[in-house]
Amino acid sequence: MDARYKSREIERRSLDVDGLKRSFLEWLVYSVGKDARAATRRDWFHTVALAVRDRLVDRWMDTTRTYYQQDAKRVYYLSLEFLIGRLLTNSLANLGITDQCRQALDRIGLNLDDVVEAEPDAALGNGGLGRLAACFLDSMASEALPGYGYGIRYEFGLFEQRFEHGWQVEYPEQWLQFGNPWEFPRPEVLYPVQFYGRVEEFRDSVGERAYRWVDAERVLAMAYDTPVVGYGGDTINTLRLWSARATRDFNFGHFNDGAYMKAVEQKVLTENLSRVLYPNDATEGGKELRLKQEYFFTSASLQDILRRYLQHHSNFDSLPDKAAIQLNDTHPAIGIAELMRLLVDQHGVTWDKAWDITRATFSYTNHTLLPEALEAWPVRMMERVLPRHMQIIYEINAKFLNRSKARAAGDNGRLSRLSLIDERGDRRVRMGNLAFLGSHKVNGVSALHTELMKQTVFADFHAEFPERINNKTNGITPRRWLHQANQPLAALITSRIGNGWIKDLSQISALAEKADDLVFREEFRRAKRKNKKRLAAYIARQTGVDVQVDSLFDVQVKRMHEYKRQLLNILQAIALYNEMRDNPTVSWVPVTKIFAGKAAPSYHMAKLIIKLINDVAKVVNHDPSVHDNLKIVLLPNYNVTAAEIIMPAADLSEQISTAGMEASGTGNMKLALNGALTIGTLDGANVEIREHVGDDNIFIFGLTAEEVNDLRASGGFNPRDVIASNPSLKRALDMISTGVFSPDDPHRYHPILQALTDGGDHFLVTADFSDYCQAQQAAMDLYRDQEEWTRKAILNTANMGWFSSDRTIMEYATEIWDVHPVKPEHPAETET
Ligand code: CRA
Repeated sequence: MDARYKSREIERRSLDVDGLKRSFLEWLVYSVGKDARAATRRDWFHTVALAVRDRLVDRWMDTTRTYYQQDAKRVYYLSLEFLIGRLLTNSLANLGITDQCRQALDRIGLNLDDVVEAEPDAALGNGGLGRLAACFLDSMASEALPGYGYGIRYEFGLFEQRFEHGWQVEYPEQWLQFGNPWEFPRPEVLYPVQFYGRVEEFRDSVGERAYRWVDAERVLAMAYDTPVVGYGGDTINTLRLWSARATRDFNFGHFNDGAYMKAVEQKVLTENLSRVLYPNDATEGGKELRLKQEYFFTSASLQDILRRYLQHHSNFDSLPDKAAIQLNDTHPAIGIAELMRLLVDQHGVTWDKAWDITRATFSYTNHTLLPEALEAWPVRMMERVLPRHMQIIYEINAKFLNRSKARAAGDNGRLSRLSLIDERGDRRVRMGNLAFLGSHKVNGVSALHTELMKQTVFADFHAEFPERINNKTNGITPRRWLHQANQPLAALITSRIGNGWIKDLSQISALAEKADDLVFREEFRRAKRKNKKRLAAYIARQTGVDVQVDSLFDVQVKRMHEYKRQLLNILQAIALYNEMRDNPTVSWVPVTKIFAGKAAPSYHMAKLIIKLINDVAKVVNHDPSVHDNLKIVLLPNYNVTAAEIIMPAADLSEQISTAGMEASGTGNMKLALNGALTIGTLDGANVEIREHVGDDNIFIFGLTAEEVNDLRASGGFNPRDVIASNPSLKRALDMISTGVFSPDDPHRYHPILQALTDGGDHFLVTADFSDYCQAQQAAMDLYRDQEEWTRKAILNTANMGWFSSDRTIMEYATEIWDVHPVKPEHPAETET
């Protein structure tokens, strides 16, 4: 072998400073094609990412080979969203080479923190559901579980949010514009996916009735693989994302007719399939392109899963022993009909056997009870787009309803509620019912949410299949959300209890005894202050507002949604503003209210709330009479990268949804782990956070889910009475309605005021207002006592170990998937 080539081979694996430095210089020239003098920050990012990627590849292949050789049972996580964020810091930290990389760059005269900033934020998701999928990938790899992620390689991620005159404006998020160094295109991994056409009946070789899907349009799904590095770098799993490609034969037909431009146009249209992520969080648009996206990635993934299975097996009997497929919400639920189609139509498996295999293979996670988010596709659309699947769904339904008839005797509504088809109005396929029926396990994402699932959306199914629903409370990865994002605190923790917590977050409970240690408290505060300074600088850069580092950082970061009640928060801010103006001699606890979050582009009310926050901020921030004791900022373009700066810097975590409406929340966990105290309702995982951190270390207020339910059901709730009896609420609303915050357009907020009054205040903002203000007051009072506040903050961090996504993922692995850790064999490293 050419000596130079050989030395490069070794270099590619070297993890020391010299080896890294040499590879950086080599990569910059030979792969990025730049001279060091001309290289931009982005060039260096690509250089470093490619060099780091080199260090993953051997272990990645070892991992895949080990799974293959052992014919290990794999879990496939099917998700329309993966909110990954940046990968460089994550890869370095999980490989354990952050310091070496920093030094190697130093020697070239570069700063790692600057290089990191050139990486775009991969925003292939909307919010909690997509970020959960990304945390799960990290946990599967860190727990050595043979886990694959499957999704769509959107060309445009979640839109970029800017504010223009205080209004949200959306811009395309072109994260792939300069190339993506982490992905490996696999042009040879290509599967056909069909749409439209019709179903033909025929007799098979033994004279049985059979069906084939003909005259369909064909799209190809091409794979792009991204390595997923587990902590320690031992296991490196795969995230496989599909991109739409037009078929070649399809185009050539048109070429022969001479219709060249038409052919190219068709190609572009076909490839639009994977162009853009739908920007709705927990709502469903009912658009045909969305249905096609769902089927596109699900079908390609299933074909890939079956191909892998067939490398070791000649029939499908043991598919459930070798593959567990998790449906992340109903977005991939069409997979149930698709696996039936593949087994029955393409592989000649009998219906009953195929159904047993399907149900034993799939499991489904429900992420919301909001009726507007429960997918229900019009039967007419399904018949047109996926005619064979519609038939299969009818067949599944007929067999199921037939079986249930006996049990449903005497209850007419019951069968129609169990049906996969909603017969009211235009007929629709209920994807939740299909997912439930086609899965052996169905889970909710917090204890409360799972109970409510049993009582509401799936009450009839729960009665029919009492063993099927189970709870898997969400979690977050401590690697990204503490070890990487909060280096000051991570270093402090490690200095006291060692670094075992990074891999096993339950060890963090050892900090609890340090809560009474004055020196530790002081250091804990110092770490928080450092993070607050960083956030203050970020706020100044992004919004031009100067905030006091020692003020109480009160943080609400999440999608803009009425049920999340950013409105409640801003109303309390107005009330506080009034109090401060009324009592200028009181020594107020300075407060900085920090908001961030995107609204779905078509969600007018949420966008109006954004405008309101910006309008209120403008008035408050410029009013000298509050002496800088209150600042309000709404940070633009909230994403994973922004969250990594915000979470470590928060003092107070706002988790104030109307009880019963937030399935779990995961931002609540990130904030508490980073030492913020929660102010929240008994909703979603807040309930379990309270159990873990203790009632004394959290501010709980407001109606419970049961009380919300009763109040709404009674029909007796009158927000006008509540407003009339609460002067500070009334005053805040009057200010909004008289244009104090919108002198240019005094009626701007009429829709909000309308919703809170004549609209009946569905989200019970007025009902919880007074209790919320009291909880806020308690938080401010406590903040005066920095020692006591810090003690509680430490106890929050110490008691959040259970909320690691490692815990969650191991529960899925043992209780749903029956998948076990597999240690990769690394022959290249044991040879020498
Ligand atoms: N919007 C829930 O609303 C939950 C996440 C992840 C959500 C959150 O409370 O933490 O899922 N639901 O489980 C959802 O997307 C389709 O439903 C969310 O992110």
